[in-house]
Amino acid sequence: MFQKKISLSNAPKLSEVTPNDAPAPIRLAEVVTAPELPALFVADLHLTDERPQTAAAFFDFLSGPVRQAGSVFILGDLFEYWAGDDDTGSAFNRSVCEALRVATVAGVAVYFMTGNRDLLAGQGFAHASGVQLLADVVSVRFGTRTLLLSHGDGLCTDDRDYQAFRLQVRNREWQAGFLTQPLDARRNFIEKVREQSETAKSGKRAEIMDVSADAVAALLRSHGYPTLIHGHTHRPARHTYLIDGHRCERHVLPDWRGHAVWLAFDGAEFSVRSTAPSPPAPFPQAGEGSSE
Ligand SMILES: [Mn+2]
Repeated sequence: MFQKKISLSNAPKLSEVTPNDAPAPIRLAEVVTAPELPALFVADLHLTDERPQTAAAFFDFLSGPVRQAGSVFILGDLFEYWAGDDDTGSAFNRSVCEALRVATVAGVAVYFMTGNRDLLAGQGFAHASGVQLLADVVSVRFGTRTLLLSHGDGLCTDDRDYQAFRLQVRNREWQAGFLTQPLDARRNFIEKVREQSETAKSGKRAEIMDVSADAVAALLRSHGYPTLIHGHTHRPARHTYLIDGHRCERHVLPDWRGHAVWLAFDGAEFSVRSTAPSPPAPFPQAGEGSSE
C-alpha cells in the first residue's frame, strides 16, 4: 500500500527499526471499563475540508445520534490525514475538535484509536477534543460481553511492504524525528505518501490488502474468542468463524461517503445505522469459515 522510499533526513532508516521482514507485531492493551450503552462504532471517515458533505454528516452525527448514545468508539482514520497535534491550527481541524468537545462535555464518552491516516493524533488532539485515546488493539467489556477493537491495518499481514512501512511510522523515535519537521514539510510528506499509496494499491491484488485470516484467528485466539470490530479495509461485512470450536464474529466497519454510517451495540445485539436517504442494509454476511 505504501512504498518505503520516502524518508526524512533525521528519521531512522527503515532497516534500523525492522530487523527482518516479519509482520508488524500487534500491540495489545486492555481497557477494563463498562462504557455506557448504546455504544456506537465508526471508522474511516477520512474527514477533510475537501469533502464537505461527509464533514457535515459527521457534525450531524455528533449533534444527533451521538447525543442519544452512551459511548462512541472511533476506530481510526477519522481524518484524511493528521500531520501532528500542532495541526489543530487549521480551521477545519479545529471545527472537528470543537464539535467532538461539545459531545464529550455533554457526557458522551468518546474513545479514539488512531488509524494509518491519523496515527500522529495524540494527547494534543485528545485535549482539544475531549476524546479518550485507545491503543490498537484494545478489548472493552460491556457487562459480560467482551469486544475487541482495532483499526485493522495491523491485520493485513499479507501485505509485507505495508507492514514494514507501518512498523516504521509507528516507531516512537521515527515519529519524534518526523514531528521536529515544520508542519508544511510534514503535510508535503504525507501528500507524497498518499500519492504513492494510491499508485501502489493499484498494482496489488485485492486479497493482499484485506486482513489475513490467520492474523484474525491468532488475535481472536489470544483474547479468548471475543467479537472483533475493525475498519480500514472499506469492506463492510459481518463475518462468522468457528475457531478452535468457538464461534466468533468479525464486524468490518464501512468508510464514510457523504453520509454517516455506524454500528450500534445495545449490549446484546448489533445493528447497522445510517443517515443515508435509503434505509441501511445490514452488513453483508460472509459465509461461515473455520480456521485453526
Ligand atoms: Mn486505514
